[in-house]
Amino acid sequence: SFVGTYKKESEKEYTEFKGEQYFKDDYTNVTPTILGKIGENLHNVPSHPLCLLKERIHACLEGFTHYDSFSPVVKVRDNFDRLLIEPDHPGRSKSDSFFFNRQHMLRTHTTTHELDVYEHRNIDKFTITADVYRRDEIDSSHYPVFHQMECVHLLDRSEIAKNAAHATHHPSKTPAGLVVSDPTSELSKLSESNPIQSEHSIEEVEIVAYQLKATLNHILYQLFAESAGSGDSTLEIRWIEAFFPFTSPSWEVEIFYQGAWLEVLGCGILKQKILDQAGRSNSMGWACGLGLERLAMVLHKIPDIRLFWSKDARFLDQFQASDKTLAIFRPFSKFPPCTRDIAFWCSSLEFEANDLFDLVRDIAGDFVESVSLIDSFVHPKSGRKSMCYRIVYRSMDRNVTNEEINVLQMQLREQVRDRFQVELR
Ligand code: FA5
Ligand code: MG
Repeated sequence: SFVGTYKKESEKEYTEFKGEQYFKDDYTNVTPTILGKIGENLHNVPSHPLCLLKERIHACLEGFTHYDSFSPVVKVRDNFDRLLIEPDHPGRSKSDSFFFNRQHMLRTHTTTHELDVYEHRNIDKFTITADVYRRDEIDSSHYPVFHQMECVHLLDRSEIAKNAAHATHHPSKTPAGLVVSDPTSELSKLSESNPIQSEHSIEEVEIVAYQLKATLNHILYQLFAESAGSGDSTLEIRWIEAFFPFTSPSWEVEIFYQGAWLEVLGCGILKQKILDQAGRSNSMGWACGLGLERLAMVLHKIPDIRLFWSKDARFLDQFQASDKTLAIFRPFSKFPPCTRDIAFWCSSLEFEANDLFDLVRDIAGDFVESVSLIDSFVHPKSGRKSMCYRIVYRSMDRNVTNEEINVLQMQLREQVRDRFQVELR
């Protein structure tokens, strides 16, 4: 069904990536749109806002080694199992992640590659920047490919214990011109819901967690001080408890932006079991995963996540490596949207919204701005479910005509009917 991207060899279909063949099975769900994004590596394109952000964060981190070229195709085992992600975790399902087959997938987070570094390189402080892939909804802050930066700092356990008694807690310095409001300025209490690991002492955790918070606050303060330029600026951030299978305790950092709290990173104290299994039992450490698009959108006031994929000079030329302060995005156009609804009856309960979202992306590419369920009900007699989705089409760089959208919508209707076995209304 993936016309053009799959080849047949003695009745077995496979797809090829970097000279490797991945044979199709019942898990295969990578789409042509997604295959087309692999290799763009926006985080390595000079003067691209994601690349500039990567470099700005690197500049805040002393003594770290930076990796940004790991292959996006990883073993399912490395993305999930070896990070202690439970067998029933939703991310493992076909509806949430992109699989080549049951063994190989597109990474869903940069945490996967911590294992590569632990095992193959004798490095204690490093970052990993990469494109990551998730099946998700369609709107201005969600795109099936986005970028993360992992930061990891391992400490020698004997050193931590030795220094515990003399640990001095200097709060991270707030740069001039930046007013920081942090309603949770103490790390959330180490509570039952966010426990330390049995392998660790409370003193060790306090020291490592303190370093974690100091480092991440330092990065955020530096970035937002730059965005403030010379004027006064405020940064409202908060640290909240979180849960990840590979860290404990764990936290997330949120920034108050456009009237709501926006999550920009997840972090925590690495599970000792993972370090032990990777041959690093003498170390203890912290890790975080930063969402680069989210941070770049806040810093540059970029309103739509699709813009990062734009080839339009009116977007790209706004960002230069030589910029002294962070550029504030100047909208070059807002073209009118074109809205179409699609409604259908489905008799099976197997319809997955993410399948529809991927299909819309395949047909309409970046013309699709959002897809939302506007109505659904169950017919009292037949028991069939009716659903109506609203699709907003809009180009970031030109006017779209009703005629061309009609063509796309017609293709969408036909394929929805044929693939999902639904009855169009
Ligand atoms: C993770 O991916 C963890 N691997 C992070 C981590 C690393 C925790 C190391 C502990 C130790 P999460 O799914 O929350 O966590 O994603 C991390 C960040 O990526 C989010 O805070 C957010 O900023 C960004 N992000 C997540 N989903 C999306 C999305 N669909 N679009 C844009 N950014 C996203
Ligand atoms: Mg999260």
